[in-house]
Amino acid sequence: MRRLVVPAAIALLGLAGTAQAHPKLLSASPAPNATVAKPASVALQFSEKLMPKFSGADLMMTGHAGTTHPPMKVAVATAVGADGRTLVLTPKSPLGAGRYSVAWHVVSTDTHRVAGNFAFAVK
Ligand SMILES: [Cu+2]
Repeated sequence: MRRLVVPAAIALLGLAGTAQAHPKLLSASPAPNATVAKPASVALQFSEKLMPKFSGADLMMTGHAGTTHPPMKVAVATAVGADGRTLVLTPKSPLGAGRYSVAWHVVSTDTHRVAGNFAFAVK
C-alpha cells in the first residue's frame, strides 16, 4: 500500500501549493554526459536561490584509463556563487582524466529540498 500512499500525498501537495517552486538544475558546467578538458571547477546553476548551509555536492571519480572502479570521493571546496543560485565545486587538486559523477542536494530559500546526480568525463 505504501506505493499508493506516496503519489497521493504528492498529488495533495500539488493541489495545496500554488507557489510551489522547487529548485531545478538548469545547467551545469561541465554539462551532464560531456567530455571536457580539465575543468577548474564544476558549476551547477539552479532555478531558485539556495540556502548555502544545506546545499552541497559530492564529486566522485568513478573510473579512469578505460576502467570503472568504486566511486572515490574527490576533495572539493563548495561555495554558492554571487547570484545565490549557482553551486560551485572547486577541486583541491586538478582533476585527472577519467569519469566523474556529481551527486548534488540543494535546499532553496523557500525550504524545498531537491537532489540529483549527473556524470561527466575529463579527457
Ligand atoms: Cu580513477
